[in-house]
Amino acid sequence: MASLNAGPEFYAAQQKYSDAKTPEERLEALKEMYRLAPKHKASENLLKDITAKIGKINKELGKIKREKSRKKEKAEFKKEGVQATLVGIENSGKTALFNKLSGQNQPSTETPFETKKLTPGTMKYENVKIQLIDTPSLTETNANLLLSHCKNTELAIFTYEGKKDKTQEEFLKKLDDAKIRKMILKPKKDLTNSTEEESYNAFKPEDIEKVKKKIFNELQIIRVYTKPPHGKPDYNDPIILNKGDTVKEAAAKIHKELLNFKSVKVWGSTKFPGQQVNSDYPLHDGDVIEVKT
Ligand SMILES: Nc1nc2c(ncn2[C@@H]2O[C@H](COP(=O)(O)OP(=O)(O)OP(=O)(O)O)[C@@H](O)[C@H]2O)c(=O)[nH]1
Ligand SMILES: [Mg+2]
Repeated sequence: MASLNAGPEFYAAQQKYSDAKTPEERLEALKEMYRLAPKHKASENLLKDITAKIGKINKELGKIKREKSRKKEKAEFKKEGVQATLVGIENSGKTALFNKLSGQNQPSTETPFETKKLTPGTMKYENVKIQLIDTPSLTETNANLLLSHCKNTELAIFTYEGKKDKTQEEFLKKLDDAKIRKMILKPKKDLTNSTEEESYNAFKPEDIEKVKKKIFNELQIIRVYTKPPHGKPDYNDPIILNKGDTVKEAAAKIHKELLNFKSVKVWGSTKFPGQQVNSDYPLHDGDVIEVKT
């Protein structure tokens, strides 16, 4: 080290590095060493070595941070009811749409990579509440993570930017390969008069209504109402089922005990109002059921 000709501060920083107990402390000491090391031919290898060490710690710290936030996000997203994930590349209009659908006011500007974490919100459509999740910009690096978020929800709402970008096409293919239900929406950011079915302007209330309806339809859910014998159904509190679900699934959603029901009557899709049906009777949106135990 004689030819290095470094000052005492450098050696103090080097000592700090050897004494460091955490990656953060080591990183701090390395940065100091870099700053204090003489910059000449004889120190070239030393500087290279310090740079490599800094890079390694940064990578390590990034991994820890990502794992922490992944755990946190998982914990925050205990599945409740029906969920849909908004996904798309930077500036594709996810947050603008999310805000309009859920009544929130999250940052939505021209700044790319603006949304930093998964953000939940509630969209109301008629008497149904759907949980929406806004996500950070889709990139090649986080595509698989976002894909797994989509997988945990019932629908991926893909905001599609007009510009050609292979990340978008690749992600759409991934959704298809994983058999994840998806819908494509194209934000209309200029005044062109697009007649495309998917196009909308987040700042036009009538377009937002159209999008809400589309999301509800794409989710393929039905609403079924329960009523007590001789009582009236509560139309504000539907049971949410998947299209094709039967009386059995409805009873299971209401209460486990109801699975041993004696008889079920249905109003709505049946030939006669209050018709008695079997447990494998497929229910329809708007049906009212009365379960006797
Ligand atoms: N006119 C118009 N502008 C829109 C529309 N959607 C988004 N924008 C604008 O486009 C820009 C980007 O929108 P954001 O909502 O931030 O997009 P994002 O996909 O959430 O972006 P990141 O979080 O960075 O990934 C903002 O300036 C929005 O105001 C739309 O439907 N119409
Ligand atoms: Mg955003």
